[in-house]
Amino acid sequence: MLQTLPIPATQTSDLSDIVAKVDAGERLSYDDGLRLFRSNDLLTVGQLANQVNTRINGDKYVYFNQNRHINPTNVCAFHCNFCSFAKFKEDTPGAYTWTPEQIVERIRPDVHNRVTEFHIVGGLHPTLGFDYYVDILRALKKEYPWVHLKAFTGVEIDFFAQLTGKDHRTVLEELIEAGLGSMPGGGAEIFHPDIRNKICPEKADAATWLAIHGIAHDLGLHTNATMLYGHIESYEHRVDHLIRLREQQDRSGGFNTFIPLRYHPENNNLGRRLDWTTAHDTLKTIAVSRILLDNFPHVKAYWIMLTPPIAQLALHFGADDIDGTVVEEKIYHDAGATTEEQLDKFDLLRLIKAVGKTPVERDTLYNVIEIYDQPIETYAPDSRKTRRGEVKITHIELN
Ligand code: V47
Repeated sequence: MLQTLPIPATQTSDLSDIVAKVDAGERLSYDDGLRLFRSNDLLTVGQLANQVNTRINGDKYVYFNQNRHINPTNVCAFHCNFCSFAKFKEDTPGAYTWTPEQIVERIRPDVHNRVTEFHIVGGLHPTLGFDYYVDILRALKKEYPWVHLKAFTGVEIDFFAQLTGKDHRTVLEELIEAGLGSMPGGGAEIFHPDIRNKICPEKADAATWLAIHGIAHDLGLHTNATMLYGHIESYEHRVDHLIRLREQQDRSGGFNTFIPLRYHPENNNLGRRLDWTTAHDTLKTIAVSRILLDNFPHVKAYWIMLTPPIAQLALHFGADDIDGTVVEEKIYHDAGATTEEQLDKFDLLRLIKAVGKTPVERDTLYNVIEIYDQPIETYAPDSRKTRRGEVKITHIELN
């Protein structure tokens, strides 16, 4: 007779009071967040995240957009230890700075009428003035007026303020005048000073980063927020980071999307920790973020950093957005990422549909452009280009 194996005790019961709180729609505390991170009961944590996402967004739709990343320069006055993108001098091998005109031409082949967003972030150039950044926005807006400009992190806004002697509000007002539509979530890294001072000591501190987003919200802009995880921070630092974001959202309300960024360790000063982040850690981080950030509309599984397969799984762990087509990604690929630099629309539809959800193409502000609720074959191209050449798509009839 077959012997049944003893069922190992799960940690579900450890979390039962947190499960009850989430069921009741109650806000979780710092200690609750820490217990979720410390738990290995990934399925319960994921289930709770699903529940929160369903409450906020329903469980049917997953968002994506057709966007184009632009990194105008990699020359940077700051020396962040996790960064593999920056070059410190203009004549360092690999350093580049594109003029506004060069940017307009460089992206032309990729810009069609369904591209709705340019995501613009880059180095803090040590010698160029604020006009360089303003001119980039103006040139892009003039040439591609239908495309939303999501540009410059809180750290860049603080740098522009130092460059010009103007306050953050004035800098933002001038950028809005030039075409700024919203701000991306970068530069948040880890807020806690014990970590921030080690990984990016020159960057705007937590209070400044948060205040800049508060001012942007006050001026009517939506912004995003990120957290760089998997380097030298602990679970305590992650929870502290999430709670600070939640408090800022309570105050100013303009955050749209939270994006956990999985640290990549190549070609930088920080290198790799022994327990370098795993798929388990990534799914847990997405899930705990979704549960704690009860006042954020969206959580994004950024496929570039997570890899498409893990981003796809994250759609069952609280994420409702998979980012976009991206097209040209430098920051993460300079750090050794081996993912593609772009996915086409069909790839995104396939990833989303395969988990039983309906893809929704959105613009930056989550206005719906198209709902893809027909069978996947409806949208399949006959062939597609990959890095290694053209691949024919076979439409195989089963049966
Ligand atoms: O702030 C830098 C991160 C960020 C590394 O708002 C690294 O929709 C991992 O913020 N390993 C910029 N990460 C990217 C960013 C972003 C990305 C996608 C969407 C949005 C959005 C924002 O990249 C930086 C930093 O945290 N980063 N170096 C690295 N080695």
